[in-house]
Amino acid sequence: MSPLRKLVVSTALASVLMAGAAQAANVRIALVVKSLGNGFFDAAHKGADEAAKAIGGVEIIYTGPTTTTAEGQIDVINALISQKVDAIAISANDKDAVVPVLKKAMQRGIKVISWDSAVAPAGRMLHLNPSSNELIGNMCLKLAADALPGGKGDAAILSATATSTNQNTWIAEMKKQVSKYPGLNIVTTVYGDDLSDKSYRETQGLLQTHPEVKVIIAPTSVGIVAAAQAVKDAGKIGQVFVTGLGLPSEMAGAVHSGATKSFAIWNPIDLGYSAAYLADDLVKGTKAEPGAEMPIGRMGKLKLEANDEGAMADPFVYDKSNVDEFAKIF
Ligand code: RAM
Repeated sequence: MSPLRKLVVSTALASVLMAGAAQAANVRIALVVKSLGNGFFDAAHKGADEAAKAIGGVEIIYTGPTTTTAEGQIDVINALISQKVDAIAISANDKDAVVPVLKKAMQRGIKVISWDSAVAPAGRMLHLNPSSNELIGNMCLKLAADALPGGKGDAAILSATATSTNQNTWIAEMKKQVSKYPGLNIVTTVYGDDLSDKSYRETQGLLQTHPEVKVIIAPTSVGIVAAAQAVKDAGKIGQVFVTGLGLPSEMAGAVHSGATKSFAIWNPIDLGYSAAYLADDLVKGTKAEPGAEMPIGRMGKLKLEANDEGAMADPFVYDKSNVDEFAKIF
């Protein structure tokens, strides 16, 4: 064989071997979401895949039920236990209902974390909050007050499911802090279950039964889009405002129509990235305990507080001035 040909062959062989090594994932992390088809979780999936690539030898199994139920998640988790995944990182539809099956997973050596929407401490090793709950609650109130002339008016909350840990925590924070906004009055809470059509119908119902409501706070990326659409379709732009938590890519239309003046969210890509990193930390032997500083790659470190919970960055506000720019990212 000529020296040149020999070089070509051995280079080809080396690249085959390298590709094989890159593909052979020895850590499998399941990212279990509240439901499939939600843009927020799709963005988190992107981040988790990015983390897997950065760490190397990690595969992300992106999964979840088709609707936002605990039963659906329990089925998914049982299947993951049979597949013997190394870790489960879940955003829970119900903090308690998934505990027994997650305990079973942990007994079999699977590392379990929750992120976004928490599992009760007995069913997971750590929980990753996107931001401080207190801050998110206050942010929603501030955005609602900012939307109202003089900061005065009645507000209604359009939530996800009635058992969602994250939304319930943020709603409790809103109720706790609403006295800081004397013009704001929360009159009712309805649930759209993170389904577009149900959220739309619930908003229509709200507009009819509570004509005094001037601002709808939807702390869910699915609900906020549906609520803005319902307000627009009812011809109520300028009379009723919609705010809360949403994705710039899904909310740009609502901002331009005037149904929404501003809304907030943290970076869902970074959240999914960090969740995958934390799950891998546990697989590699880092111990989750209060005070621990868990490495999360390009995001730095996550400090665990009481109950093995940690929080990431502050939410960011979007309006006419920046929504189109961020719509390209998530
Ligand atoms: C929905 C989900 C998710 C929440 C976001 C803001 O996508 O309910 O859990 O964090 O909204």
